[in-house]
Amino acid sequence: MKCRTCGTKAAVNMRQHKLALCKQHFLEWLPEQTARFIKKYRMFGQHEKVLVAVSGGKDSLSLWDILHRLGYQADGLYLGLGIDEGIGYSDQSRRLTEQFARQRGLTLHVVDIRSTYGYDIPTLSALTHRGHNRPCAVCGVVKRHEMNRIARDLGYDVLATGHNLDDEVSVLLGNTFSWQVELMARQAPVLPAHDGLARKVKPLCRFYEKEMTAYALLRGIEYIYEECPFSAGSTTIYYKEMLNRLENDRPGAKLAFYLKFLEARESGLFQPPAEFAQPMYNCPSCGQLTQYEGRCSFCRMMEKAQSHS
Ligand code: Q46
Ligand code: ZN
Ligand code: ZN
Repeated sequence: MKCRTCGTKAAVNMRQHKLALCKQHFLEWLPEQTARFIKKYRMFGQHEKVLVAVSGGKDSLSLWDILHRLGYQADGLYLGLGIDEGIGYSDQSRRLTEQFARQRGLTLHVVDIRSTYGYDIPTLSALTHRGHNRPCAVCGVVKRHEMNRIARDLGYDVLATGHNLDDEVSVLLGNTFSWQVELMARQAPVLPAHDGLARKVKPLCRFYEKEMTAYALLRGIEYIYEECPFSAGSTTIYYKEMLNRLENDRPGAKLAFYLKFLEARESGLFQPPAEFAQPMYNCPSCGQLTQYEGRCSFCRMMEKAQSHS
């Protein structure tokens, strides 16, 4: 297999795009495509301040690397979740993220949930979901709240996450199986800014997971290989495996599913009729937007944890 650009031996063969490239041309192609998607979906401009949510994994570190190479003003945000299970997941991921930022002279904000609020994710989960421990549900609420808070308090225009195509398609499949139309209406490469919430963007949403792995490895980015220990057995992983089998038989199937969804979404297929549009409220404790009148789920969860500890 030869590189389409220079004819030397290819390092990456992307059957889904009928495209093979050598190391050098692959490492140029991926940021060029990212820049194209940033413009196509109007994610952000050169003068906007971008906050990249970094976990120490290949996708978020690669995203930060790419934005830096493209000349964007991109700082990092690392949330210390206090997950000591497995190989000491949080400590390892923090160490690799800090090393990445230091080596490139990039600005990294670190928020440790345990020292900020008094509880790590496993403890919060045990205190608030006693009997049926659900760390991921708790973790999702905390991450969303903290990313919004830091972006707002530090004056960032945009919050960027490293979701890749495999992540997006597995969420989409889950939402489709249960016809979660409201969630489908909110699944997009860009969510506009809204009443104090920064714009949210996913610049890697059209790249396959294996393309991102190849990018991180070929760029020599040191990232955490292990998944969070709480992800084992999740439906997301199950859907990803199913989709990989489909992709294997029909290269390009994942991308086609996602792009056709975006087209359908653009045409208004998932917009709820105006009479069902939900009003939004501001949480009286933290000020963030919430679907319910009264305190947001984060503030309610913290109060519940305090009353049980
Ligand atoms: S970090 Fe948090 Fe994930 Fe770990 S506890 Fe679950 S949600 S699996 S992306
Ligand atoms: Zn080449
Ligand atoms: Zn709140």
